[in-house]
Formats: sequence, C-alpha cells, structure tokens
Amino acid sequence: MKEKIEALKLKFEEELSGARESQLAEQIRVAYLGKKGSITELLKLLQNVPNEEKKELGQHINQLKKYAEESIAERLEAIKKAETERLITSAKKYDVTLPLTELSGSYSPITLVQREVEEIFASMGFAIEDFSEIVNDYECFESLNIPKNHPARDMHDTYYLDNGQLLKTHTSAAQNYIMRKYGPPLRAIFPGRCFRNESIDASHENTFFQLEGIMIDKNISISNLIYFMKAMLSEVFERDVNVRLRPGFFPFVEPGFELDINCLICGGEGCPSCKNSGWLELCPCGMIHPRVLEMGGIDPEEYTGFAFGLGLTRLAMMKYGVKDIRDFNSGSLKVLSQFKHI
Ligand code: FA5
Repeated sequence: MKEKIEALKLKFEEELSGARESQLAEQIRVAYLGKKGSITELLKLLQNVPNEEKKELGQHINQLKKYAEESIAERLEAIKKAETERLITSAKKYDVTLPLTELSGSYSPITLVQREVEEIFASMGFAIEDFSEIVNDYECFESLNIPKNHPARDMHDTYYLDNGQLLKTHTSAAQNYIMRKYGPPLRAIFPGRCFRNESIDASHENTFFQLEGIMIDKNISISNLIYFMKAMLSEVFERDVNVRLRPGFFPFVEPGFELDINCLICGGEGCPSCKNSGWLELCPCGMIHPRVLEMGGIDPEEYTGFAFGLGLTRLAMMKYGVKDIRDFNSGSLKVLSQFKHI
C-alpha cells in the first residue's frame, strides 16, 4: 500500500507540472480528489487494511491529500498570474505622450461661450466662482427674498430630493454664499447648470446654463449695470446688437429689468427660437434688494449692488446660430461636430 501511495504521488506531480491551463489543473483535481478520484479511492481502501496498519497508512494518505490540494491551489495561482502577464504583454500599447493625430472630440458651444464671458469679466476684475448643483431651500429661495408660498416659486418648479434639497433653478442660488464668502466690496461671476420642470420648446430646456454676476460696492447704480452688460455683449458678439431693457419683476432685485436681445437667428423678423417676437429674453438683471444684501451680511445703508442672470445656453444659441435649444442636450454628434473648428 505504501508503494502505491508513493507511485500515486509521483504520477500526480508529473501530471500537475504539465498543466499550463486552469482547466487542466481542475481536471487533475477531479481525477485525484473528486468523489471517484484516485486519492479518495485510496482512502476507501483503508477499510480493508488490518487495524495495526490503518493509522500509519491513514496518515500517509491524508498527507498526500493535503499535499495534492495545496499543490493544485498553488498551480492555479501560478497559471492565473501567467495568464495576466501574457494579457498585459500582448495588449496594444499606447504612448500617451505622442501628439494627437486626429482630434476626436470638441468643446460644447456652451463651454466655449462660457469661457469667453469668463475672460471678459475676469479682465474687468471679477472673480470666477463655482457652486453646487444641489442646493437647499434657503439658498435657492429664502435668501433671495422668495419666502414659502411666494408666487415667484411657480416659475421655479424643480426636482426635489428626499432630504428636501433641490436641483438649483437659477444661479442666483449662490448669491448668499458669495456675499458671505467675499464681503463688500465684491465683483464675482458664477456660471452653473440649472434645472426646471419646464415644458420644453425651441428656447426652453429642463436643463440649461446660466451665468450670474454680482457687483457690490459703495455708490453702485443702474448706470454701472448697463455699462457692464453692454461691454459684455459687444465683446461676445464682436458687433453691435440691439438690446432692450424693460421692467421685470424678481423678488431679489429692486428695480428689476429684463434685458432682451434682438433675435440673431431671424434678425428680428420672428421665428420659433424667439417665439415669433423678434426678441429673446437673455439677461434679467437689477439692483440687489436691500433685504438680500442684509441676509448676505452686507449693510444696505452703506453698500448697493447689481446682479444679473445671463442665459448662457441662449447666448450660445445666438452666438453660434443654433435654432433649437434641444440640440445641445440631444447628444447628436451631427449637431455638435459643427463646432469642431471653433
Ligand atoms: C432668473 O433665473 C433670475 N435668477 C435671473 C436674475 C438674476 C434676475 C439676477 C435678476 C438678478 P429667469 O427665470 O428669467 O430669471 O432666467 C434667466 C435667464 O435664463 C432667461 O432670460 C433665459 O435666458 C434663461 N432661461 C430661463 N429658463 C430657461 C429655460 N428653461 N431654458 C433655457 N434658458 C432659460
């Protein structure tokens, strides 16, 4: 019996050393340790061995069993490692330092126009800030003089999270944070993605970009506001564009204005992009309401300021002649590849 055990061990070692694939190692495991495997069968034979030899032989067979189990596990590990190494060495190699031969992507027109506006305002001393897309009720409404149940909230239906937070409906949601962060005097712009539960059409999306700006100092007046708006628009469009300022109501400014731009898609004749009016609402603005300054920790007796909320996606439409706002979120390469050359 002892010789049989030794012979079986040698045979097992020989077979296992030739196993180069995990499948083969698995087959060997079954052949030796499976229900009808050679080692299992040896253990069964023990029943017929005289009692005085049983203990020693049992030990030998169990040692062989343990040895076989460990050897197979080691073999499987080695095979796995070799397979991984083979995969790595055979994989196609990329040299990330090589120059691109072909540009496969391009910037979104919204990114392009955002960067342009950022540059214009940075050159006029404005800081560029970022803010979360998930905000709370205080940031989006209360701190902007829009208490609960105020009718202005109707235009700002949005997506609410279970914990009461919401996806911001306008970049004004960052005003309070910026006022507290900088304190007066301050000049800052803060672009961001906004979300509204909106009926979408050629000029309305449920997800769009705005770029907000505030300037607070002693003696800031409406003429400062108009100056900055004009400077920005003439730089972006590199030509004179017709704008009109009309009264507009926003609880966080007083007085408030709607700044419209003559539709550049139809030249003011009327088209779906401007709802046939020839004008497009682009940049509401106004003098910051004293209560909003107060909530931002700024004394309204000492400081005044203006705020504007530029419709960045609409600005991109006008600048690049995109007739339908839905094209931006369509994911259509046909649409977006037009901007590759810019
Ligand atoms: C506001 O969001 C105010 N927070 C703007 C503001 C800031 C006023 C500071 C005064 C002072 P309004 O809802 O009108 O206002 O949106 C501002 C601009 O964002 C619009 O003129 C338009 O250009 C753009 N906009 C608004 N809703 C959409 C929409 N659904 N799709 C695309 N653009 C939109």
